[in-house]
Amino acid sequence: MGRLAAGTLLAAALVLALLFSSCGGTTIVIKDFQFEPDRVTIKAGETVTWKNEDRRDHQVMSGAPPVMTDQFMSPVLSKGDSWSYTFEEPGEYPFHSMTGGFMGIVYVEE
Ligand SMILES: [Cu+2]
Repeated sequence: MGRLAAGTLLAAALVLALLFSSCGGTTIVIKDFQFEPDRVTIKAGETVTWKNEDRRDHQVMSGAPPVMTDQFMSPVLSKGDSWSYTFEEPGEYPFHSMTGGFMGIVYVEE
């Protein structure tokens, strides 16, 4: 492969990487019994992904104690698992870990 072709491929790969990172949505990592970050702001129609990097299993559920809601509930997430939810309506959406008792909130703007 010539140097020019290699350079073109590299440029194409960089453009693709930028595209994917800008439309990849928001990720919240679960680690050490915390959500990181524990508050995020998105636009209506965007997706939040929770990724468990804790050694313990966790399950993400909408609402925050003492007010639970049944809007969403992830399956049990083991280490390395992730789960996504798309927020269609503007508002404030607290959530918590069923298994850890820690909380976070998603702010959804118009
Ligand atoms: Cu719960």
